[in-house]
Formats: sequence, C-alpha cells, structure tokens
Amino acid sequence: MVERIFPALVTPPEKEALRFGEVSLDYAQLSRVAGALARELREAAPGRVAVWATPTIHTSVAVVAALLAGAPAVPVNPKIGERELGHIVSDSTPSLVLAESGVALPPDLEALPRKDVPLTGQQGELPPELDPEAPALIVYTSGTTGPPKGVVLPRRAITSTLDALEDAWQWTADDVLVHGLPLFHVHGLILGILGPLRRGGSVRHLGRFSVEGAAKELTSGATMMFGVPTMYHRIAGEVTENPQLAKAFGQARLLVSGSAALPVHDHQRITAATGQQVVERYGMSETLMNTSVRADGERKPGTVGVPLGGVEVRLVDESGAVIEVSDGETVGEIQVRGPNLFTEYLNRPDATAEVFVSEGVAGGGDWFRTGDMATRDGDGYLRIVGRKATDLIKSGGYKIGAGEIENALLEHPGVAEAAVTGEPDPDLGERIVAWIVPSGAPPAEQELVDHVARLLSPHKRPRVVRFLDALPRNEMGKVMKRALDA
Ligand code: MCA
Ligand code: AMP
Repeated sequence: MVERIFPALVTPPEKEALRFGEVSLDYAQLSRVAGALARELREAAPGRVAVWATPTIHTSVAVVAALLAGAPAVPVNPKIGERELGHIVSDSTPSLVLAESGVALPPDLEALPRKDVPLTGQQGELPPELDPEAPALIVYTSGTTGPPKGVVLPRRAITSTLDALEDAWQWTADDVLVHGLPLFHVHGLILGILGPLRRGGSVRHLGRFSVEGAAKELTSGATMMFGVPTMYHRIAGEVTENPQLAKAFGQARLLVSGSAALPVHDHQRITAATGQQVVERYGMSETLMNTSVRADGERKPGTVGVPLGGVEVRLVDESGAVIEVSDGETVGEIQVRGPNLFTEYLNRPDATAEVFVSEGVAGGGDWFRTGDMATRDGDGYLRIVGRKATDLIKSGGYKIGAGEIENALLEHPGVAEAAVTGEPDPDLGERIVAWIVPSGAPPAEQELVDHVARLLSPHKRPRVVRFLDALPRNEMGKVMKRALDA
C-alpha cells in the first residue's frame, strides 16, 4: 500500500490543524471537509483545478482536497494581473476553479466552472492514495525571459522534502508553526501549510505578516516561525528596540528563514536581542528543499547548511567538471539530484531539457542545474555567493524575471525602450529598477508602476523608475545592464 500524504487525516488526532485569525479547523473537521470536497472533485473527474490562493483557510482546504482527490492544483496569486493570469489559465487549462464563496474572480477565472470551498462536510471514506509520481501541484515561477513556467511537482517531491525537514529541524506533531507567507508559492503553501499537516501538528496563519502578530503567537503556544529575509529584517529592527518583542521571539523553538539570503547583519541583530540563531534553508520551486542548517547542528550565519537527507548536491565549475574540494572558497554552480525534484515544466519540454544535465552537458540526465553559485566548507556547509543569471531578481523573497517586466513596460504607449535591473535594498534584498527611454514626454512614474502591477502582479512592480535618452548597448545591440547599474 502506498503511504498517505496526510496520515493524520485518516486517524485524526484531537487537536487544531489550521487556524487563520478567528477561523480554525481541527483534524476531524479538516478530514470531513477536505474528504467531502475531494469526493466531489473525483466525481467531476476534473483534471487540473485552479485554486484562488488567498491567505485563508479556504485555500488550505482546497489544496488538501485536491491532493486527496489526485487533481493537480494550480494555486493562483489573488493579486495577479490580467496578462499573467491569462497565461497561467491558457497554459494549465484548469477545468474548474476552487474559491471561497462570495469572492469575486477576474474574468479569466470567472469563465471557468466554479466550486465554492466549504468549511463543513459529511463524514465519508477518504479516496485511496495515488501513485507517488502523479502530479500534485503546478507552481508558476519566473524565468529570465518570457512568461512564468509551470513547475510540475509530483506527490513524492512533497512527501520527501517534508520528511527530510522533519529530520533536519526535529519537526514533530507537537510543533505549532506561525507564519504570514503567501499561499501561491512553495514556501508558504508546501512548507507552511502542508508541512504541519503532514506532521500532524498545527499552523496558525497571520493572514498578513506583522512582527507583532508573529510575536503574539509565539507567546501563546507557537513553537516555530517561517519567513523570508524581508520579514526577519523587520523583526531585527523591532526586537532591537522593544524588549517585549525580543522576549517573544526568544521563546521560539526554531526560527527558519529562506527564499533569499538573510544578511549576516540581520542574523547578528536577532541573536543579540533574542538569543535565537535563525536557521537558514535553501530551496527552489523546482527542487523544493535542498539544504538546511540542522536544528541539532552548528549554526553558521551566512550559510544555508548541509544537504538534506536523500538529496545529492554537487558544485560544478564553468567547464562542467565537479568540484571536489571543500575549501570554503572555490565557487561552482549548485546542481542537485533526488526525490525532491520536479518532473517537468508544463508544456515546455525545451525548457525542461535545458535544466537537466548528466555530466555537465545539457539535455537529459537527472542532475538539476539551479543557476545558484556557492562555495562549500570543510563541514559541508554551502554558502550561496550569487546567481548565474543577472536577469533574475529576488525581491521580498519573490523571484522575478527582468524580461517579463520589460515586456509589460513595452506595452505602455509612453515607453520606447525598457530595461529592468535589481538593485540592493535593505528591506527587500533587491528592489526592481526600471530604466525607460520614453517615446515622447515621459509618463508619470506611478503610471508605469501601476501598469506593471495591473498586467503582472503588484510584487513585480518597479520600486524605482529612471528615465534615459538611450540605453547603453554593445556592438550587437544588446543592452549592457552592468553599465546601467554603474
Ligand atoms: C502596492 N500595492 C499595490 C501597488 N502598490 N497594488 C496594486 N498596484 C500598485 N501599484 C499593494 C500590494 O498589493 C500590497 O497589498 C501592499 O500594497 C504592499 O505590497 P508590497 O509593497 O509588495 O509589500 P511589501 O512590504 O513589499 O511586502 C513584503 C513581504 C512580501 C510581506 C515580505 O514581499 C512577501 O510576502 N514576500 C514573500 C514571498 C514568498 O513567499 N516567496 C517564496 C517563493 P496588501 O497590503 O493588500 O498586501 S518560493 C521560493 O522562493 C523557494 C521555494 C524558497 O526557497 O522558499
Ligand atoms: P523560487 O524560484 O522563487 O523558488 O526561488 C528559488 C531561488 O531562491 C533559489 O534559486 C535561490 O536563488 C533563492 N534562495 C532560496 N533560499 C535561499 C537562501 N536561504 N539563501 C539564498 N538564496 C536562496
């Protein structure tokens, strides 16, 4: 028999599973409601289902039900713009959309059959567990050019990554997680919701992240927090000023940061004020989690720890040769292999073939090229030092491709040419800068910002707009982005 993704839904423990503000479900209630919805989804034989992924309990129930039913779920950012949504719907062709009742949907989703997500349901049999290779989730992620790609995640990637984290973080059913992450990406959804449910533990979601909100939960039973570096940067600022808050974060069993690098200065400020040493882990939509500082291991700020159980990690140099030394200095691209990996980019065999290699050459093989550059020290700890692609920007923990923003900007009538870069930002890690050659009188900055937010997503909007007479180009006509940054 295949092992279940959520054993706790079969024999529900008497405890809270999910809490979002005033609304909560215990395991017996979640088993009934998600089980009933799963049976409906199976009867409708729907193929893929879109989930309107607001930060609510409804989204969690919808995704759990889709997993129980075996319907691959496509979580959609509820602030998504029209261009990006159009792409996701036409690429993933969901047969229906799951959403909280009464919530208005944009036209591309309104056009699909809709099923409201209930919070009560009849007791019944849970559907049988599926093939571990079957697709569970399709998560959209940005590349350097073109629209986002759908990362197809099989069921075994989810279970293997969550079980490796159980080991690395000594994560148990007694843990109560708090976070305020969005539920349309791996971090907030797979680690932050499915993680506690697989352990038979609890999660309290803040709806929207705030330092005070997280502190309040940590003083009333929460044991762990997950966040992106922007959140920890804000925590570092506040705990330094406020001893009450410092005490609250000091009580946590484990504070975990990921999705981007947490600067050593923020690590140090948090440790000085709270006594906590934040644990960093490194992952990607395509690979789920690869490495982590272990709860029982040495904490080395500025590193992302050691490979997780079952995950093979290697560093590869420019020529494709595997780097054998562990000197903390030699830089190579991180490549990974293991059960945590995705199966493919939806409808993109070309893009899938490009990222898998065997012995350094693209086109097949089972090693995934992350594009992240790192060193490895004598204890096997990785330190991420950069990224191969300059056209990928990490802002607030979101990965954003420069190309998709440039294309959106070029759709504005006031823009003749556009180039997008990332610039260091103390709060967001990197901020998006738009360099614009106007087609006539320069449009208002805010108009361009709103234009990108409306077409793509608010988190992809430029935070700075700079107007130029011409973009610096090389003899081939290619924009020299490094000259812009200078
Ligand atoms: C602002 N807003 C706008 C506009 N300007 N809306 C429309 N048009 C505009 N022009 C709205 C926003 O929608 C938002 O609404 C509010 O103003 C503030 O937005 P923003 O400025 O973006 O907030 P922020 O302060 O920059 O947010 C910081 C944040 C956020 C909370 C840290 O960046 C965040 O949640 N990051 C998490 C990213 C993440 O989960 N990444 C994981 C990827 P409202 O106020 O209603 O919200 S998975 C991954 O990376 C891998 C697997 C891994 O390793 O984890
Ligand atoms: P995404 O494609 O949104 O899943 O983002 C994955 C990328 O986030 C990785 O390729 C890394 O560049 C970055 N990332 C995730 N976790 C960390 C971390 N702890 N430190 C540095 N970068 C990270």
